[in-house]
Amino acid sequence: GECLSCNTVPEGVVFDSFTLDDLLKTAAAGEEARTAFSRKEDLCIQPGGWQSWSAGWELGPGESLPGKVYVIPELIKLTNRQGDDPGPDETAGHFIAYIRSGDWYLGIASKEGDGLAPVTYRINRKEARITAEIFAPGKTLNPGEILAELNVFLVRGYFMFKDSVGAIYRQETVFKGIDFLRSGKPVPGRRYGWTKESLPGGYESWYNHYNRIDEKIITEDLAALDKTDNLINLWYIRRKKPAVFQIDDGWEITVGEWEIDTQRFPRGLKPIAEEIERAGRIPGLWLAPFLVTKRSRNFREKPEWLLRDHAGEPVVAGFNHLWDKQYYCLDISREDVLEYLKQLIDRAIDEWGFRYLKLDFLYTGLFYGNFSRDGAPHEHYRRACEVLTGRTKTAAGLPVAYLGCGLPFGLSYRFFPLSRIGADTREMWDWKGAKLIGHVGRPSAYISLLDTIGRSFMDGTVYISDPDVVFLRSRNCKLKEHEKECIALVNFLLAGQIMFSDDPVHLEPGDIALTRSIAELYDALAGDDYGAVRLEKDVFRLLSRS
Ligand code: 9PG
Repeated sequence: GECLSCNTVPEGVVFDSFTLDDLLKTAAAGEEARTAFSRKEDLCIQPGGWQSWSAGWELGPGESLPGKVYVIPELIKLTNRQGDDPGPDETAGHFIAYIRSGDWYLGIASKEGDGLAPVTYRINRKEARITAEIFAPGKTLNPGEILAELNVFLVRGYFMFKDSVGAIYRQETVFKGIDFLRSGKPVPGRRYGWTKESLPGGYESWYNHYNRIDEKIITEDLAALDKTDNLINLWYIRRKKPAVFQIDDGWEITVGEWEIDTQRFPRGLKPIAEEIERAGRIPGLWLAPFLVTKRSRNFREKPEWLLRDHAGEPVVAGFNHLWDKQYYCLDISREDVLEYLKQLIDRAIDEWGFRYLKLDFLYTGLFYGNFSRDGAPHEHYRRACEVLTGRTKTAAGLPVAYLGCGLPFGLSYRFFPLSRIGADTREMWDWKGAKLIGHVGRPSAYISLLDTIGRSFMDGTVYISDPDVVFLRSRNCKLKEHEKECIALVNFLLAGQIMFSDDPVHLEPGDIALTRSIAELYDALAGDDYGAVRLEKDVFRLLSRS
């Protein structure tokens, strides 16, 4: 597609001369950092795409990226599609290392013994476009050489966003003491005062009922949660950790018309949110605030709100067969759209009674188009995020939390410290029938696991990761027991939030036995700083049936 906004690319986005030495100079504890960098066993490559559902994975020793790597700085758009990156399954193709915010987004992190992965990069810079090409498998670069050459990098222990020069975060599990350097930006996670111990997790309705929810289904699940040994009880409630009960897609009239479907929820949502509060859970709600479908009132009544291309056609933001097929997105540069977003959040909190909001499909907030107002997409996006996450308290003074989903990583961490870091999981190991989605982030337990592993560098650094749900049920679930255990373990070790969608009404005795063994495993691991726990053999041995 043609880039409508290239002329607004700010010069400062491209980070020409940043070297490892520059990085170390900014570090108060430079020596410590230098030592840590030189530990070869802590290095491996974790490549990944630009938003939650883009591919993310870890290269094994000797593996290289599957094709050409294009590292594209902010606002140099290729397309307005959800993701353009081939994943680890693809044998060739173009790998978009980063396309939206100028973040480096090629991971270089740890793997035993081999040093950095055997690839080198050639940077060809034509105008504002940087491409990096893998051309010499077998050659090893040291981190300094890579950092000097690449405008995009990511090292376990450090990562840096080019949209906020100098915002360098260090992973607490590797470096102690200094949380951030010079940026003056809040440390992610701190915003809600969360630690791993206080992090909310819990139930969401999606990965079992999908959009077939109504008051009966939701309130029955809520009631049954207290009556069974499920992961939420055994892990969160027993440890007096906050637990969320989050209603997902299916409550609204249609996507983009955020009114309660009173056929399904005749009493509205407020009494249900109150019931969730009474049960001691945090009431959560899913919303895709930037989306519009043809069926929605916004599409009919506010045509001027739609993001349009230069031909005046609404920008297609994706395809979802569960909704209205194609969907569109808002022009978030508009003041009236921002006002609408503010009112939507206020309604969800004040009128409907929710205080954990899963805000989804946020990547469309970085799409480009013929904006109503001047400014670059990332500027519009930041303002919209400020509006979306502006409320930190309910009227009664209770904290409000947000989960970002389908979110562009680079620009969002300040607003969404809690974020989904992978594609949707699914109640089967893999599902290949998702061609229409147009990228590798198909709903699949396997793909979601690759993402959780491949973005483990993020957890506890810029984001607290939501790896998507753990499955422990056998009803409506094709996963084998060892697959369920594997997901439960990887999610716990390499991400921050444990969610599940199992219908607690229908847990079978075998499911409950499995649940107890997973909760025991979590208990055994929880004493450690489990962000730093490695997937070593003795960890796996803790699994009763592995
Ligand atoms: C609700 C769901 C769940 C889920 C979210 C998100 O590419 N796609 O078309 C696509 C569709 C849906 C989707 C992800 C990708 O899922 O991640 O947890 O909330 O919306 O509709």
